[in-house]
Amino acid sequence: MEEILQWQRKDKNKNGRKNIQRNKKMLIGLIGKPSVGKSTFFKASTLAEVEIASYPFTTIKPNHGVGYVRVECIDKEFKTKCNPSHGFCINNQRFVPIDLMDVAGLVPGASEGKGLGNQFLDDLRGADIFIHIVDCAGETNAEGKMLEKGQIYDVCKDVEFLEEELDKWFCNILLKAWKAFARKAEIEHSKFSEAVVKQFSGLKVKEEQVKDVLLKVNLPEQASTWNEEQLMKFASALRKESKPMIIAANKVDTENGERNYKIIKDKFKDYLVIPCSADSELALRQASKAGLIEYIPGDKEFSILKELNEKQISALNKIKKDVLEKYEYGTGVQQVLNTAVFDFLKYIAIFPASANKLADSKGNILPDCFLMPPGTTALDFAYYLHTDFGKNFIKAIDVRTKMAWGKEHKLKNRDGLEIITR
Ligand SMILES: Nc1nc2c(ncn2[C@@H]2O[C@H](COP(=O)(O)OP(=O)(O)OP(=O)(O)O)[C@@H](O)[C@H]2O)c(=O)[nH]1
Ligand SMILES: [Mg+2]
Repeated sequence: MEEILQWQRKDKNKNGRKNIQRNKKMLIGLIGKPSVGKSTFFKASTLAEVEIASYPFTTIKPNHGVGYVRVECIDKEFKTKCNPSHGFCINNQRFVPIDLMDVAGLVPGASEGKGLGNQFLDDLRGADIFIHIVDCAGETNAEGKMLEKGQIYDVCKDVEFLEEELDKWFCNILLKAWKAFARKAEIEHSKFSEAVVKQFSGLKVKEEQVKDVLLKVNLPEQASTWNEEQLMKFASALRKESKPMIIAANKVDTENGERNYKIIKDKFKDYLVIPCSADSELALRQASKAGLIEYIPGDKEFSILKELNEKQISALNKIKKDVLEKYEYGTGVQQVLNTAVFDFLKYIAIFPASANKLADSKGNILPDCFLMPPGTTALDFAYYLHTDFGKNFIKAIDVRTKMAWGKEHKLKNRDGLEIITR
C-alpha cells in the first residue's frame, strides 16, 4: 500500500548514497584587499556581530555566518502564507539560508607570505565561489591604507593583483607535488585528472573541471615537461573553472564610487561586476530589525514605520537618492548573493510539500525550502530528504499540476513536490 510520508527532514542517515550531498554544503567566500568592506557585506547579509573598522586587517580569523538568498515563495500561488522553519518570508519573498565566509584582507605578495600571508588563502579552500569585494571609493592603496591627500589610486589594480595572488596560490599547491605526480600520471595517462583532483583535495576541484581545463589550455600532453609558465597557465585556468568569481563594486555611495565602478565594468568584461553599497544595506537591515522601517532585502525602496529623528531621516534619504534610486539592484548585496547561487552555481530552490495540503504534521505551511545542486532529480531529492524516501521511492507529485514524475525527472527552480513511497 502506498504510504504518503511527511516531508520534514528526519535524522541524518549517513549511509544513504545521495545523503552525501547534504554534507557538501555550498559556501560563498568574500575576498578582497583590507578595508574594502568584506565584513560590512558579511554583517549586512548575516546581521552577525563582527568587527568593522577603517584600518587594515580588522578581520584576522575568518567569520562564518548564515546569509540568505531571495526566492519568490510558492505560497502566493496557493493563496496561503508559509511558516518557514529556516530563514524567513516577507511579502511572499522567501529568504533561504546559505553559508557565508568573511576572511582577512589579501595584499600583493600574500601567496608568498605578505600581510597575513597564506593563512587566509587556506581558509578559502572550501568556497564554491568567490565574491571579490572591490573598494570603489578609491581612497585606499593596495594594502588598504588611506591615501595621502592628492594621491589617486587605480582601482583596476585591485582586480589584477587579487587574480595574480589566487593564481599563485593554486600554482603553489600544484608545484608542491608536481614532479612526482606528473610522472606517475604519465604511466597511467588516463588518471592524470584524477591525480590533479587528489592534489587539490579540499578545494572542491571536480574531475570534470580538470578535464575541461586540459582541453582549454592546450598544453603538451606530457605534463611533466611543462615549464613554469605552462604550469601557471594550467593553475590559473583551473582556479577560474573551480572557483568562479563575481566582482562586488562596493562603496558606490561615495563621491568616486560610480565612476570607479564603471571603470572596472568596462575593463574587466569577463567578469560580472555588480554595483554595491554594503554600508547602505547594513543600515537598512538594522533599521528594519529595529522596527523603524519596512525593507525587504533586495528591494529598491523602503517605508518608514516610526517617527525618526533628523539624522536618521537624512541618512535614509541619502541611501534612497545615492543608492536605491540610482542602481538597478538597490544596494546590490542581495543581487550579488542571488546571482552567485542561482546564476553561477546554478542551484535550484525546491519546496517539499504534500500535493493535497501544503502543511506538515504540525500544521506548518511549506516549512522547508532547500537549495539543491543543478541536475537534481526527483530521486536525488528523495534521498536528500531521507534515505528511506529514496529507497522506497515510487513517484513524485508536482504540487501545482498534480502530475506524477519518475525517478529521473529533473527538478526546476521553485518546484514543489511530494515524494510517494512504498
Ligand atoms: N561609504 C561606504 N563605506 C563602507 C562601505 N562598506 C564598508 N565601508 C567602510 O569601509 C571600512 C572598512 O570596512 P570593513 O567591513 O571593516 O572592511 P574589511 O574588508 O572587512 O577590512 P579587513 O577586515 O581589514 O580586511 C569601514 O569604515 C566601513 O564602514 C560602503 O558600502 N560605503
Ligand atoms: Mg573584515
